[in-house]
Amino acid sequence: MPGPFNLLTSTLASAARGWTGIRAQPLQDKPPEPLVLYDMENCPYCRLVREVLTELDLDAVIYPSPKRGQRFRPELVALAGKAQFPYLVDPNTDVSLYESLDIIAYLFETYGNGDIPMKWRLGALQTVSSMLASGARGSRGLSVKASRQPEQLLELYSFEGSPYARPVRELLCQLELPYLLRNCGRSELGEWLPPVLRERLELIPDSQLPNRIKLQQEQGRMGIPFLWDPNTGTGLFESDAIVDYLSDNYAV
Ligand SMILES: N[C@@H](CCC(=O)N[C@@H](CS)C(=O)NCC(=O)O)C(=O)O
Repeated sequence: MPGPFNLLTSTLASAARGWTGIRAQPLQDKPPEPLVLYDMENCPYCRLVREVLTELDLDAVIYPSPKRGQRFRPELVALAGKAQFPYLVDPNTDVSLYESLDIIAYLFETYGNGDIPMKWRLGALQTVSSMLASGARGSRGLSVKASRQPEQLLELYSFEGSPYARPVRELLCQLELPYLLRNCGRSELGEWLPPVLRERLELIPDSQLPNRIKLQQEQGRMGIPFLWDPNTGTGLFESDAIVDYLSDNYAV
C-alpha cells in the first residue's frame, strides 16, 4: 500500500473530482485499435480525458510526456506542432485532437450514445476541480526521471479514480514508459466492494467489462492496479510492489 500521506493525497485527488473516472459503461463494440494519448499524469486537462476513457471503457496507449521529457514530447511536436497535453490520436477514425474538452466531446460523440452528459458540458467546472485534484498531488508525476526504455509496451489495468493506481501511473509518467492502459471501471454493484471483502465472501462479480473478465480469468483474481510486463513475463498486483518493480527495472 502507498505510504499514508501518499494514499491520503491520492484519495483527496479522487474526492476532489467527485470520484469521477470509476463508473464505466460497457461498450457494445470496442474499437479495434486502442486510442493513443500524449499525456502528463498530473495535468488537470489530461485527467479529464482519462476519466472519460474510463467511463466509456476505452483502452489507450499512453505516451507519458513529463516536464523535460525527451521521448514523446519531441515526437508530439514533430507530429502536431506543439508540446501541449493532452493530445489524442484515434487510429480507428484518423482523427487527432488537442484540447481536453474537444477530445471529450469527440469521445462521447464517437463512442458514447451520441449525447455529451450534462456534467461534461460544464467543462469549466470540471477543469477547476481537476486543478484542485492536481494541487493535492503537488509535483508528483510531473517531472522526468532517467530510465531505460522497454522493448515491448507495458500494460496497466487501472481506472482513473483509483487512489492506488495513481502512484503507479505517476511513476510510469516520470520514467516516460509507454503503456497500454487497460481500463477496468466498475459497472456492477458487487465491484464496489473492496477486494478483501469480496474474497472473504467468495463473491466474483459477473463483470461486463472485457478487461475485468480477462484479468479474473488469467490471474484468478481482480485487483487494481495490475501491471503486466511482457519484457520479463512479470505480472504484479499491489501499488507498492509495482512501484518498486518499475524503479528496480527501469529507473537508471
Ligand atoms: N486548453 C488545453 C490546455 C492544455 C494545457 O495547458 N496543458 C498543459 C499541461 S497541464 C501543457 O500542455 N503544458 C505544456 C507543457 O507541459 O510543456 C486543454 O484543455 O487541453
